[in-house]
Amino acid sequence: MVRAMSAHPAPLSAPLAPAGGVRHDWSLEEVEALFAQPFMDLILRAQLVHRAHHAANTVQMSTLLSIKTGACPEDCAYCPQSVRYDTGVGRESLMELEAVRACALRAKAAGATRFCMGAAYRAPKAKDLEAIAAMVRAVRELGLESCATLGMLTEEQAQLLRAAGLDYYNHNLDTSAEYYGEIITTRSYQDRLDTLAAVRAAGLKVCCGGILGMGESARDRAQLLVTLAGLPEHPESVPINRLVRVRGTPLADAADVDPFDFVRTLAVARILMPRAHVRLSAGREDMSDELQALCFLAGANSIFYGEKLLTTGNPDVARDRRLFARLGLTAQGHEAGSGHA
Ligand code: SAM
Ligand code: DTB
Ligand code: SF4
Repeated sequence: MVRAMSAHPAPLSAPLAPAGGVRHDWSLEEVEALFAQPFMDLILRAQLVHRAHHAANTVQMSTLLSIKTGACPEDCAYCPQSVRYDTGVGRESLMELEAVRACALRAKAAGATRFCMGAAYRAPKAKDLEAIAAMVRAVRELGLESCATLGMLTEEQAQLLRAAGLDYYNHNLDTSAEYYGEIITTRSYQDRLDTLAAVRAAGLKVCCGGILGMGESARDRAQLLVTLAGLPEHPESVPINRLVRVRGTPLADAADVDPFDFVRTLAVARILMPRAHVRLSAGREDMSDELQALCFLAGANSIFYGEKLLTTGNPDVARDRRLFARLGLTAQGHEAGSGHA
């Protein structure tokens, strides 16, 4: 007989959720206990949850475009686009519709199924929103899913975007409520929650996640996931970013995130929000293929695809294609028989 090597009880016997359903009442203690499991147990459990709710080996691909870059009045300590930090990112005005359409067309041709437009705003102005609504319509005309991230929104603004055909709104909580004030002072956590509620009330799908590597504690990471999973509806997409350290920002010299802790966070996100697309987001450029494979094993099933995020780099298309081929992964929407090229 093989002797048990671990002092831990068999965690796989713990109930995942009532009748395989979705819970909104995870406690911090429960989530910290998930993080504390032996790595292999946690990853196995996350992969089992993943396979109960999603097609295996299939990854959703979103391409980002910064439609309005730089000079943002907010002070997010991680962000190269804040006007307060000298990062070398210039101030650009809102892109023209035809240029955005051309970028969306290229993203589609490369294999993306969602196009996400980001703007360095605290909140959009009415005239900008009209122009962005036209961009949303153009993206939808190409048969792509549309996503936007424009800062704070009122419900009326969210409705205007919904009417233009917007599918998703990205608005990250970034970290725990407790740590938030260390990272951003120009808005509150409650402002973020209010926008998320407005976006939901307008019938948009929600993309909401966070960033690891900003000096937060393990407890802050667990609390972020408790908050996300405690929302009245789970976000449909949960981007987990690893901080891209940008010279000139207050977090330029932040300590490395332990790669296993990063993978654990994806795994716990997968277990807590089983139906969500959990996105392995910023920070992939300097991750090895092996680390990315662990992220997918932990239940990540979405990436940002294309050589640029908003202002910083991302693996190029050729590298991602090689990675997918090596791992036997398929882009969502491009599975055999899906009708896509
Ligand atoms: N201004 C809008 C806002 O803050 O909601 C939308 C654009 S903002 C750049 C979108 C998200 O990008 C932020 O919430 C943050 O999570 C992420 N982000 C920004 N800079 C980052 C960095 N250096 N590393 C990782 N994620 C970053
Ligand atoms: C998200 O969670 N990450 C993306 C997207 N949503 C908007 C942005 C990452 C930005 C990384 C820094 C940059 O390229 O400027
Ligand atoms: Fe502005 Fe968004 Fe960057 Fe914060 S994260 S400085 S709100 S662009």
